[in-house]
Amino acid sequence: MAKINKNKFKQSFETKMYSLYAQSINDATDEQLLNVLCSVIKDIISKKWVDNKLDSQKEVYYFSIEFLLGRQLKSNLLNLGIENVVRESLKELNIDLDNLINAESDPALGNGGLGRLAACFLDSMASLNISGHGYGIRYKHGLFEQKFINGYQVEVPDNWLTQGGYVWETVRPNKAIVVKFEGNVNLIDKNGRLEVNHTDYLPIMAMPYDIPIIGYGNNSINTLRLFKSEVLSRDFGPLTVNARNSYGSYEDALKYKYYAEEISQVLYPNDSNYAGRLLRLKQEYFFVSAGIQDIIRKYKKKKLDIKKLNEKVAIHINDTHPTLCIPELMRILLDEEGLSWDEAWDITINTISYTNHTIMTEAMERWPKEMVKRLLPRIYMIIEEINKRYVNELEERKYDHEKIYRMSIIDNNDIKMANLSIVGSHSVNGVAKLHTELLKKEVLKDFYEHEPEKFNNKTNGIAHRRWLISANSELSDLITGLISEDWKTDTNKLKELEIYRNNKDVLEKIGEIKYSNKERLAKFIKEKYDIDVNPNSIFDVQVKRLHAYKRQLLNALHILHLYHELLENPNFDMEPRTFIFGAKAAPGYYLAKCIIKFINSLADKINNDPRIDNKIKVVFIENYGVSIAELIIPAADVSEQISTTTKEASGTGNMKFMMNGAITLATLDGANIEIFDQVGKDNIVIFGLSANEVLNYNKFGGYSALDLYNSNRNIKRVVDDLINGFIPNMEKEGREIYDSLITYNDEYFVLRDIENYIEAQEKIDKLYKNKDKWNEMALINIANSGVFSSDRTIAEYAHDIWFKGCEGNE
Ligand code: 8GP
Repeated sequence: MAKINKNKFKQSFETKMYSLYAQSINDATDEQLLNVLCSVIKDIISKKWVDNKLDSQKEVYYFSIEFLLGRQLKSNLLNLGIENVVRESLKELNIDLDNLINAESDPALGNGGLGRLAACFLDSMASLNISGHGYGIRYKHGLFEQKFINGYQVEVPDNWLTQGGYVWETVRPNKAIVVKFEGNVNLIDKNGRLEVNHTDYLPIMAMPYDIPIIGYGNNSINTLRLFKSEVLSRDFGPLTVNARNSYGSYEDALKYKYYAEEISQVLYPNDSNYAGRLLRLKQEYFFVSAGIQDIIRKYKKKKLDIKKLNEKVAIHINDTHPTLCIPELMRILLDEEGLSWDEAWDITINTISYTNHTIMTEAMERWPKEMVKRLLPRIYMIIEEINKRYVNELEERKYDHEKIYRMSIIDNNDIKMANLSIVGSHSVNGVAKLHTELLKKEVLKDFYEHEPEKFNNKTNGIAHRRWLISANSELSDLITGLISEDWKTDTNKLKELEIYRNNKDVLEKIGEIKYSNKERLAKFIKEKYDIDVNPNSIFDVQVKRLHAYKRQLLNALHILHLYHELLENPNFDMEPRTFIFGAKAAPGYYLAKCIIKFINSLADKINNDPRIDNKIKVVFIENYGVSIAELIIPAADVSEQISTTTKEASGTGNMKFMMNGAITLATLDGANIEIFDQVGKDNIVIFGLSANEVLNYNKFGGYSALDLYNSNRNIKRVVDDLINGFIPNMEKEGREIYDSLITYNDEYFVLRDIENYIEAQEKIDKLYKNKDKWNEMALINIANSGVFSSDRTIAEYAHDIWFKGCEGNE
């Protein structure tokens, strides 16, 4: 823990205000105060940050094209253990810490689950004393800001770099790296040794911006290094000899500048689907090459033997976006370090490990051969060679042609990035038990049969410090009061809460905390949208990216069903409900955008219909992201995790809700299964098709949405409403959704699961009527959520993958 006292802190604060802004505290804006505060904190940690070079230990490098960090101030104060001193000192200076916490921009450098997971992992690596660092891209514009105009999603560019910079970053021009694109590659035979001559390439500078990642209560500080792309300055040195940046004309110079800066301009707004755009490929190679060069440079500075790289370095690739780590490391080992192919390959495989995050084929990256060849000529050659050797190996095993074609890295047109990742790494993991099983038995079956020892599961986790201690401090304090502080560093201890399951006082307290979190959210909703929601109603929440497989549509159709029930029978017995949505759709994903419009139109109709006496309210909160999640999740009673079984690799929102005492309403998909295993059938509500049923439908057919529609009154009623004008202002969108269900036979089995879902919702309604029972369920959920801390996940990665075979890691 950092040691500071109030007087010293106040003094540093004032001095910093003068040195940064040459003005007094009284005249400063919140933004300036925030800058000063962050700068003082950076001073406090800076010595540790520099000192934190653990030579003796293996270093882990986590490559991810997304890091969805969320605001850092509060979590840094928490991890440093100085929130109270800082709060009190600022108070004495007439400054409210919470204002500054809320003034920080929220770096949205990720789309959803995959990016947020990477951020949780950084937090856990630092907190577990693992020297583990992130490599990524410093996008100028993160994920777009979402606005609703007439119920439609409108995307506005995200400007998180207000004032041109980010309070926590430190730019390091002396560590800049050159990444080479395009050009010609010649292999020259020099006395039997091949020399690689890469000429006419475009050199792009990768400028490192470092963000400190502070461990919880342990003085350990790691680094997230994000690269910004820039033109190469003319004085960069000898690397420019063969480069094509001796820009002749002014026009050429501008083109080069555009080319360079475009690379880190904007985050691709796609979640769980793949769009093979050249710029994205540039982004991938850009941060991968910069990161790998950086690692090798640091390693060599320590004068260590390059042939022992894998003993000191572990490189983890978060999905296939950083897969070019494999040929890039090969390139350096072969071309720059002069190792033989076999030596280089051995080191590469033993250094790199890979996580897969999806089973959906549309999300699997494939890059056109020609594109890769032109953009990255040397990398292409290396991938070709890897493929050639791999195919030889498969042929020796006498596999049939089809199988070899499926497993090959390069097919007639494309490079298959998942295949390259598996072949070039020593470990392949899925992110929840079911997901890993599906990879082994279905999607990556050939590879699993070929090399079963590579495959393992690492069920996802979440940073409990952010999602419970910080986001729900009242609940966190209650827990600490009941079972002592130890759970904060060992979440398994949360189990001890179970002894309170029949303690009326404790259960009531849990209910009160939930209520006050709901009031806080209700206030936000009133201020922002002028909608009155009742904190005594059930807060039923679905927040996540908008995707057909996540089935926000199922949720909405159920709301429509309830609405009809109420209209038909005003005395229909139900607990009042507030349905809360938060979701961004990829800008090019038309059906997803139609679903947003549908939900907004439905909300409009229901919220303004006096006939139903406020029994239902529907609120779609704009611009869902980390900060707003921190407000919503602690206020949820019901956690909607209703994806089509088999489609959600894991989910991590489900874990955040559980840890905050919400009851999960779920299909047996992804990590929902493991939540079920933890809490038992009485503390979760499950519905819907099983994994096998979905797989069978997919393989053998036999599902007809039209038959269901024709034979079931409830289904017909809500589906017809999509196109009969019952909900105004959504004619086109309603038709699109209708077609997806009826004309295209409901790919995600919404109609197949709806009756079952309605029953499950009725069960929720009944359970909520008994408050003691409900609070007991909440307690059981909290008590059993410890296993979903990302500390557990990271400990498993460290033990089974990164430090496997290392001394002291038995
Ligand atoms: C997500 C999975 O959909 C989700 O189930 C899982 O919990 C999460 O990864 C973390 O493992 N996948 C993605 O976010 C994803 O594939 N994003 C790609 C577009 C980057």
